[in-house]
Amino acid sequence: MPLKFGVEFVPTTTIDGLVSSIVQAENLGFDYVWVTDHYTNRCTYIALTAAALNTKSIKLGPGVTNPFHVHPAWTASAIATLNEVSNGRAVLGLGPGDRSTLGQLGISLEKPLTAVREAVEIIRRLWAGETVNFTGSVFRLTNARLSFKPSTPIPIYIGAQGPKMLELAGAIGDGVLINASHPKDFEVAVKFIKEGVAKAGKSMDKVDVVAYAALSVDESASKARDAAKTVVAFIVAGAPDEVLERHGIKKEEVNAIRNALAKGDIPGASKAVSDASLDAFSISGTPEDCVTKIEQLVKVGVTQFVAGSPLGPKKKAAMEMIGRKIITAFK
Ligand code: F42
Repeated sequence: MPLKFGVEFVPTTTIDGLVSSIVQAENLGFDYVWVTDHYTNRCTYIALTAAALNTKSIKLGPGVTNPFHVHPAWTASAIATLNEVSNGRAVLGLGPGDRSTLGQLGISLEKPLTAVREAVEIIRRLWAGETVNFTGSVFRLTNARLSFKPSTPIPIYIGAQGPKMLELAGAIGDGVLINASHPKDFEVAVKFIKEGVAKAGKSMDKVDVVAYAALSVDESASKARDAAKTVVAFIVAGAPDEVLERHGIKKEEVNAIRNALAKGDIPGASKAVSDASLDAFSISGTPEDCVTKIEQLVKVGVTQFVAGSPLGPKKKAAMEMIGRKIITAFK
């Protein structure tokens, strides 16, 4: 099975601009588009609907929504509607949610693992046409039912980084979206996914292992790597110690980046990013460099590669390069 390709879009531009990027992605041979979900940006579902109406073959879905700001029954209805509008192309990406943006709304991520597990069960039962009575630790539904049913099965992908969430994703997900770029991180993630798969009595070929990676591509390797520094600075600042140690990132660098970001000094934080951090937390370089690094991910079990921000110093040109020089290398 050839590697599948997806692209992540953050809806910070107008819906028109976003749709034209998604149409470009479809024309370039991407298989999936994942639209991120944070209340701060344009509404994911309006973006996805507009994209569905303007495309024919690309699969599309939120990457990822969460059960804390959107009730699972509402998500079930929204994604089933997207599936109808797109003639069976909807996919659902669901994760526990981003602690900082949810925190701004007074929502704390209580029992994130349980919330995701219960949400997936509720959504699948509603899609199956059941009248759902459910008493969980997070959700409670009484005689809940959709008035329509998806006409094709909709895969559920779980956004996961932590060991338990990865294991849960292996057990109950059709796929798992992992925010990482380096083979070492996928080796660790795949181990947990396999534990979940084994406990559920499934086989690994039933789970799409997705690298949701920070990609930056340009004909000039140095321009590509420079363009990745800001994204990498934020990743380093938020990375757990265990992950930083796994990649040998020095404490001084981490402190310099965190101090600069705390002062709002993004150029200062980017300047502090080392080559080691760029290699650990992004795939950045010429198209050929990127192909080599993506091949290493395939070797450790990745089955879909999602090109995530920043894509490159020039986004449109970077998309062309991914389509014509990277995707083609794997087909
Ligand atoms: N978040 C968003 O809000 N919007 C996005 O668009 C988005 C995109 C995205 C794409 C890919 C991806 O991998 C993640 C993405 N995220 C996005 C982030 C995502 O929502 C999560 O914040 C992120 O994946 C981190 O989740 P995590 O897998 O590390 O899970 C956290 C919550 C965690 O703590 N996990 C623990 C673990 O080991 O996996 C489990 C904790 C646990 O066991 N909790 C118990 C329970 O029941 O939930 C309760 C424990 C207790 O004592 O309370």
